[in-house]
Amino acid sequence: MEGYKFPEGFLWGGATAANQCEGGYNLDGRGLSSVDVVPFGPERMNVARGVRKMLSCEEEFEYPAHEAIDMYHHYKEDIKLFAEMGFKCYRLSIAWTRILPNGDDEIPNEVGLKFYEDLFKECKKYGIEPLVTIDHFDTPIALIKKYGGWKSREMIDAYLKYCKAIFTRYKDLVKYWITFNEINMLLHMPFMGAGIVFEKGENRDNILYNAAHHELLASAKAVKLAHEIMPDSMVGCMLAAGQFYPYTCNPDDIWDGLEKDRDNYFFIDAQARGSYPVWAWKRMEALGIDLDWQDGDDEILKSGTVDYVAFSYYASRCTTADPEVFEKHKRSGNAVFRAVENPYLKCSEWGWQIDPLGLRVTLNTLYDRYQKPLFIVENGLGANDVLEEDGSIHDPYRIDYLRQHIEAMRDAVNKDGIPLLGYTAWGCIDLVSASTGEMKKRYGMIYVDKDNEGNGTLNRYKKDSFFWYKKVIATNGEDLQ
Ligand code: BGP
Repeated sequence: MEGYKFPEGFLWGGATAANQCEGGYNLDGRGLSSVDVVPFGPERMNVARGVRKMLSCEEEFEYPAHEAIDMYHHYKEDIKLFAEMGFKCYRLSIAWTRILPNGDDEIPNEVGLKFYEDLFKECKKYGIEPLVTIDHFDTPIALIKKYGGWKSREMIDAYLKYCKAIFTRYKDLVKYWITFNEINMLLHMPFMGAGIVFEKGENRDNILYNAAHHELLASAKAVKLAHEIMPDSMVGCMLAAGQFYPYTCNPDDIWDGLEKDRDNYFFIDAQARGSYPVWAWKRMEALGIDLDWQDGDDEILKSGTVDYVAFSYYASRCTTADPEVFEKHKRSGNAVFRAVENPYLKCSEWGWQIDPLGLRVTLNTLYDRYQKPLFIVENGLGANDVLEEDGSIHDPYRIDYLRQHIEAMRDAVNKDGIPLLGYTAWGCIDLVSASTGEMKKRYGMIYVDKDNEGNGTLNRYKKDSFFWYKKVIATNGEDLQ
């Protein structure tokens, strides 16, 4: 449709995270990080949830982050492919332990600093704007051993030391930042999100709310520091979004959905508004939380509100207040969020429900709530692709998924007037799945020859979606066919 597109300067691109693509986990002085010890296989979720303690690599396990797709050595080739697709923006994360191997070193590791400097310069060479996640599921193991991860307030100073090192070094190369990836994931995957392992007898809720408080303070201080060092910078928070729909119109289900949404909004309310919502205090009181609230914390939260709200969106969620209905319809896919099947939606091969209109709902809800520019920094379909003998990959299912979601966001922008900074498709190049550790759960427009067992040439191939997305970007979202 004529004139039915995106604003000038809209940041089209793709997104990755260091631990899921870089590899080189022990090279050039890099220290060990939480994600390096989250194994492949049935124990993965137990470790990610902080139920099983694994603070070093154990022989009988395979650790997908160690090599991943070896972007550490392939980044020039990969960025060239991103440029060929016409990317305006590339979202990546910095591995904390490449910069500060022990998490709080006084002197940063020059080799690590130089690696990202070269990578950002490579992006700039093609006119690609880097968008940097400071902490994407990444807590230095040394700090987990020293402090118990984000259970401790000490983490704030360590995080700020890391921020200072990267802000100072990259101030002329990076404008867009995100303080924590999917900060609400801390509640669902505490080890992955915050380096938390639960010891016997510990009060789970007390630990989680305190860790959340520490991350929120760290985020606010980082925003303030970024603005001091880089007055033009844009610093955002990041939510694993997807509204909870009530399973029925029974008011009990409506209330249940509202409560579940609050688990997620809790974080963004603090980061975008600069204070906890009233119900959060009541909730903590009811749970008997002993919050590590210190004098001045309210000023810290107030002085570090974000410039924009970024989020990932894969699907909406569905909930019921009725335990019997829950048992009968509970969803097997996406083990991270407890939810029931929505009978109106189809599923991906991994059981994630597909709801493009839910993206428009999310954009509207978040804008109504915060009145800050939004940024979709993850969206995509994990699927099992087939590499044909001639090197082609036909992924019409991915094109369909992306087309429908881009249409929904185009409606949100054009018909609802939502201010949106950009869209970075998740895993624009195949990478390790965060929840399953698999390689075969592929999101990319670029195929990487590697299987779940770690075999493959690591060669890169263009999928059909590569050429489709190139056209979408070239027409600024006008041609989605
Ligand atoms: C988000 C994470 C990403 C990413 C994505 C897809 O939660 O921020 O790191 O992996 O989900 O999930 P998965 O890899 O489990 O399919």
